[in-house]
Amino acid sequence: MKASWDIFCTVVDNFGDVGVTFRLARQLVAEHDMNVRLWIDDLSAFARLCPGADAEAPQQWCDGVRVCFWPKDWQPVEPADVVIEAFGCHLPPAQIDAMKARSQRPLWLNLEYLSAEEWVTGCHGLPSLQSSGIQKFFFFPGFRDTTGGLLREAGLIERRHGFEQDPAAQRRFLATLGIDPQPGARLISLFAYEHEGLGSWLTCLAQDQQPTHLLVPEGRIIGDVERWLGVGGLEPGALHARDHLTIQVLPFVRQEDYDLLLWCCAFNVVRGEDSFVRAQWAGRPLIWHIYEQDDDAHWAKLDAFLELYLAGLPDETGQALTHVWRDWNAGHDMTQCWNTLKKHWGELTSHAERWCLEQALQDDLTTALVRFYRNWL
Ligand code: TRH
Repeated sequence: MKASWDIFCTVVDNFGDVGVTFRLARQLVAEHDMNVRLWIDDLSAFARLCPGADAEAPQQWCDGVRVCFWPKDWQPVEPADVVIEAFGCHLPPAQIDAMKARSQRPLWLNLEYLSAEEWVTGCHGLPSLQSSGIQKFFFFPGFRDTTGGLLREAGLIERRHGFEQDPAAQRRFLATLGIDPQPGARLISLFAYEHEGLGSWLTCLAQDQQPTHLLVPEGRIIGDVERWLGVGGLEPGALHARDHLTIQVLPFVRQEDYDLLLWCCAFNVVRGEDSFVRAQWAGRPLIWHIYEQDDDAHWAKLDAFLELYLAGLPDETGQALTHVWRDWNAGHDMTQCWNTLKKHWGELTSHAERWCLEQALQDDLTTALVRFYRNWL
């Protein structure tokens, strides 16, 4: 019999929580033949990721996943075999009671945020006894083989390689978004939070001899782009050129298409958690705009990732990328660090593919979760 899974997701803000949990849910269904219910407390964020979804529906099927609204006045349901609370969201107490009352106790997992910090290794997979008397296990995604790994669909890297070798498919995809780059223009995507220094980076791109076509999905960075362009009300489809830089605003696309967009670009600026991972699977150099935490804990996370990512690269290249990432995340002027980084472009490009292939040698997060469940049984 198929195992059943309940995944609970509260949308804190943005799209990462729902983006990660929906990706996981789909993969459990498509690759592991599981029955999955995904409980989301804000379906409007979900509907952005999954066009065609109904933001008002109490229940709906999306890619084989039963997507359910998680209401505040929770009525307990029969718990699944595996219950995942994503990112420390709190299960309704009545549901915990239902889990306790189930004749076959469910496996209760807390899926944590992604971090490259070393302490994660020591905590991954550890149980903790809850006041309810049930054990809860902590499951950490990560970049080392001592963690739960990263979300990666089967055949993803092979699909990317096929797409890269098919310029007609790339052109067709770009045309669906109304993108028609000048011959020789380098494509860069920009999905980031607000950034005070953005204008200095745009100026660098505009002054570069190599033309750049910058693709900007609608979202939080648009205000900074508008300020630099000196225009207001940028909407998807807007196209503006300044010297050697063309800026095009894109609609928010479905997750599968966002991958294709990353694959078409020579460089990607990404943020949060899920787009950060997707950009690594794209095998291109990137800037990570990390999600800012109140206690500044994000800086340790950024440095921990850089330490792993830069291992094996010459010091000068590593320093150049570190400066760019740190200056970006601090909202600083980007002129000097970006101009230095350009000297290392070729090396960073081959390194990005190498890193992707190395990471892809590890089991993906969904497979690791399924294995954890089977071993627990
Ligand atoms: O939206 P985010 O900033 O989410 C963040 C992070 O997850 C952060 O860790 C978390 O604490 C915070 O939310 C609450 O960035 P992220 O994680 O990259 O999620 C964006 C999702 O949107 C990802 O699944 C990719 C998807 N996406 C599309 O599907 N289409 C698009 O056009 C774009 C730009 C993104």
